[in-house]
Amino acid sequence: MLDRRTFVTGILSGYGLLAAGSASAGTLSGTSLSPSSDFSLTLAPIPVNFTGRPAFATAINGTVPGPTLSWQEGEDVTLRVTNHLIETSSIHWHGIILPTTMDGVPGLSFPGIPPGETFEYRFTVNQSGTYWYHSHSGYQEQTGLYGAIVVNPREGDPDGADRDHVILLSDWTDENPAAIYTRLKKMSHYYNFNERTAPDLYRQIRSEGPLATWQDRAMWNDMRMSDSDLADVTGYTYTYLMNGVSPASGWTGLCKAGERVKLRFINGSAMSIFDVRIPGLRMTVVAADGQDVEPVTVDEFRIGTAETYDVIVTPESDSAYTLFAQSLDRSGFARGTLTTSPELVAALPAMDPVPILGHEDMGMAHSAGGHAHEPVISAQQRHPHAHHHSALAPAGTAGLGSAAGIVHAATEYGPHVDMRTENPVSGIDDPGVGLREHGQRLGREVLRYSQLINRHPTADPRQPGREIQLHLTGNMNRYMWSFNGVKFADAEPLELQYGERVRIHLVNDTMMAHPIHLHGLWSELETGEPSRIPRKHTVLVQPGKTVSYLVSADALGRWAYHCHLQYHMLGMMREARVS
Ligand SMILES: [Cu+2]
Repeated sequence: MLDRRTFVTGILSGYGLLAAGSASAGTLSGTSLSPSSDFSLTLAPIPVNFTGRPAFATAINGTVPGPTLSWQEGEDVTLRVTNHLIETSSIHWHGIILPTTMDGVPGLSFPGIPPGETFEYRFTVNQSGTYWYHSHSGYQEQTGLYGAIVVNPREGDPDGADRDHVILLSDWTDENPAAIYTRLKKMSHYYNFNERTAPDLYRQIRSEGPLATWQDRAMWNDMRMSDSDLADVTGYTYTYLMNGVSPASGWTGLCKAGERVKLRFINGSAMSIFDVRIPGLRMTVVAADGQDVEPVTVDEFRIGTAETYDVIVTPESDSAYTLFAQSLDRSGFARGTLTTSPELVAALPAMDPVPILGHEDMGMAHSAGGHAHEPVISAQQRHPHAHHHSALAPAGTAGLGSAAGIVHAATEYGPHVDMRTENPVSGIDDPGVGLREHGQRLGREVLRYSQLINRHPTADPRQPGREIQLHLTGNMNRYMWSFNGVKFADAEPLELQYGERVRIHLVNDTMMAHPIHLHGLWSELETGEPSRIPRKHTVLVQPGKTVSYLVSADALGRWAYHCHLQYHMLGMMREARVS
């Protein structure tokens, strides 16, 4: 059970919550509830100090993050969640396939857990791997209600790891999340200090010439957008945490030279996308979103909010390595140390330059690979009474991705949508803005979605019966987010027929990356290998790009389907209803 000393440390400082003495050989890092099938989780406020200033967090069993839950594949688990907060709460088991009434989404699965009450979750765990859990109420995830889940496979670790560490990334702010949201509504650039400066302008004129520079700047000004709109909420307010430890102190995990160490990276942040690397160690990715993939060795990967990646590293000699997770907009980083001895220190790398969004990130690529699309026709022109969710005949073989043309729904036209992609290409083979040059320039191989191949055969080999094209839309300046221009409050549910196989084709009509999470059903990402389609629960859709996945609607009920960025999900959300 919970270590009393860790509990007290957490209350006093918030620093070193998980660092204290918990990284012993062969165990999971962090505060961990021992393998069991019966858990009691208490949600309550605690005083913390992540930044040098005292603040209050919402904690699970007295810690931020909450304890790592260790489950066994095939067992029935019971989780009694008691709410000692002053508002309704909930816990969602992210990526776990379970009955809809156990999914923990207030308004869809259940009414939520009122203050002072206990809700008992009970379900069978039919999968293994790395997952996480978090509140699905208000801004409670931002204030600390999240933790890791590790489900041990029935047949033992398939990757032959000698040691195992959870690496849970998150973003902490001393500000009230409701105040952050209000600021974003008033001024969407409030937290963005990456706007380009006069010296940048001269540099651009020198390299591209005055005319090209003027045209480029005019384009951005016309759109009232910025080419540095990489993150809404940044290191200006955020302190990025690794296992609940700020960069100032840094989390430490132990290993021995020659060991195969499994690092279970979880992006449990509210609003942050991280680029992760470990200078001096190559990482072999063995699982994505808890699901085994064919091992692929890289130097760096981008992890969207709510995604998880398991990697294997093998430190060859007695040494210390920095686990470095810089935020996409380079406004800060989370860091930790993997070391053979607590006395060794590892150098801290510099952050990479701030990425600059270009035409490609606006869906204006000329021929950057991917699928050839038909010219864009608005749904207004094509079907004057187009439904919100245009259902089309499937185009393209299962596993290879959608080949359908881009159709902007009639509902996408209006002041609530400030951009529509003209010629978006598939983002499946693109490492993403800021990472594209790393291979050539820095010799760092960066993970691409196209490298994710399921280690097991595609469970449902059917072709999709139909295809749903869903556009990620918004108006950055007004800070309004939606699917197909329709926000959640005004939207009809996305109707899926029980048992059907359907393709969802996401088109990102914004300048930001959105991590899209479908509850209850796998998102089978079409990465190019029909017989081995990888399963994900959260798919990062890059700016101005498309991505498609297959869904077998094999679980009845009402499921949440939304962008996992905390301040986007109010608008960019649908109920997916399987009936
Ligand atoms: Cu979003």
